Amino acid sequence: MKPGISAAQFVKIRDVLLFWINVIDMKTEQQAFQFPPDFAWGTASSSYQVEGAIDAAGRTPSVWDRFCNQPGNIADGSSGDRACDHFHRYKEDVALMKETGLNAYRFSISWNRIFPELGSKPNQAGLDFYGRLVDELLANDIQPYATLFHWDLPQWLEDHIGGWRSREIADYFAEYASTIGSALGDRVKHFFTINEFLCFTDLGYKTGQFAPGLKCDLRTVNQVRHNAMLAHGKGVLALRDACPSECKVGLAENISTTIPVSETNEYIQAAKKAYLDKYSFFIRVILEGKYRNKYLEQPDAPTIENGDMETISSPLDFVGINSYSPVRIKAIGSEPGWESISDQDGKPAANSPWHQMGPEVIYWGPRWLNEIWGVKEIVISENGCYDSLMPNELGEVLDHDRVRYLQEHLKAAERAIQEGYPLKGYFAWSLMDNFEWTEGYEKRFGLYFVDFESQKRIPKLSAQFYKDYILKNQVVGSDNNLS
Ligand code: PNW
Repeated sequence: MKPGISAAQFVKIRDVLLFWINVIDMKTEQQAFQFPPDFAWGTASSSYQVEGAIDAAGRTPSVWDRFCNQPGNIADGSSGDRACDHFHRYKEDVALMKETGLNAYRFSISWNRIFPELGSKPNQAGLDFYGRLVDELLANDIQPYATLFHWDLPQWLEDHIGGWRSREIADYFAEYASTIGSALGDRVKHFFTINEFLCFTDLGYKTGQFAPGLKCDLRTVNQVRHNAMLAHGKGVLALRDACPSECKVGLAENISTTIPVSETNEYIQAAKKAYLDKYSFFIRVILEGKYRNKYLEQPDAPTIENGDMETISSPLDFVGINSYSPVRIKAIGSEPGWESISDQDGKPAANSPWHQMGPEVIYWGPRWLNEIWGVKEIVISENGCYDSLMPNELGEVLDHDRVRYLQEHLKAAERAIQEGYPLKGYFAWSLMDNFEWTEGYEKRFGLYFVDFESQKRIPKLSAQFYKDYILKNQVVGSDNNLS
């Protein structure tokens, strides 16, 4: 007998194959959520949470170094002393980003590496580190998105002027912003001034849960908030001035996004009103350039100087939303027309006490910003969930909860884009497990598992899925899309 197959057999096999390819295609089509070709696929991190190397290259402590060293502040008694040792391992970490297919990476710069002492000139060794990181990213076709302040205030600023309690902080911040703009603005095209106002203003100076751990009176807290927004505004202007070529300036704010429990017109209006009434303080003041009269009339109102509100509301190129828990809203017949529903009965993400699952935030967040204030460029600057999973006996970390989390949140992102809201990028928090502030190292947010002893990074299942989404520029609704 002759080897091979006859022409008729060939046609039959080909037709069967084509049939199945069509079936698979149709299925994929039904379930695929396509992203635009220029979509920024990234991960986010912050300096103190990943860098370690606290004494390297002239660095002095930030308020977080001091705070971690006070017993009882951090759940496992740890600190960012070593963290992911990213300062020394940044090349390896950029290689992981490349391997994952990222085209964007959000990181923050440690102010205390750049200005280690009162009255000091910018520390060249500190600037050089970020220069090397940026060059490494660009060499791998990954766009750097730099945050100037992600909570690690130089300790000397806290000691010398009272940190954010003093309005002088705004000028120090502007000087720092200008230094960074001149040093990196030729290569970094996206800057975030400040990350999450509430976490260093209220948590730092009101409840004392975060560094510097103070419990100030309300008048001081209001001043801290005002000074922080003023610093942001001055930072925007300083960056625009200093960047040698065009760069985009924005901020990253953890807005508590309200979502209607049900998408009836009545509930949607209620959710929008709730957002404006209660859940968008910092971003509203910054985008509108004014406080509400009620806020200003209180005895504890901050001192505002001429021109402050104009500076605070300096135009932005984009807004980043750090998006975690939803606030679910239902409409009610009486004032104020809305009520928030406790999410405790919902489905908590990874058993977190504060973070409930509500992927719709990724849709409603961009929609509110665009619909209310006409924001024209939005990125999800953070979104993610934690677990405490350790590698199994085969060395794998099978974080299927996070896979589902990513999938559902990205589907909501695609919905926002489909409906015309200007969502330009998504940054998963975080590339790798890192120092989770007061929670220490037990809460793991990474797509890569980090063994903090050996500093080995292991891709979790979610890293493979994220890579697959990025490769196809598409999120598939079913779980069987690992090719
Ligand atoms: C963000 N909360 O912080 C930060 O920007 C990151 O540095 C952090 O690691 C990440 O989210 C995960 O927590 C938040 O208690 C920390 O509501 C706490 C809260 C919200 C955001």
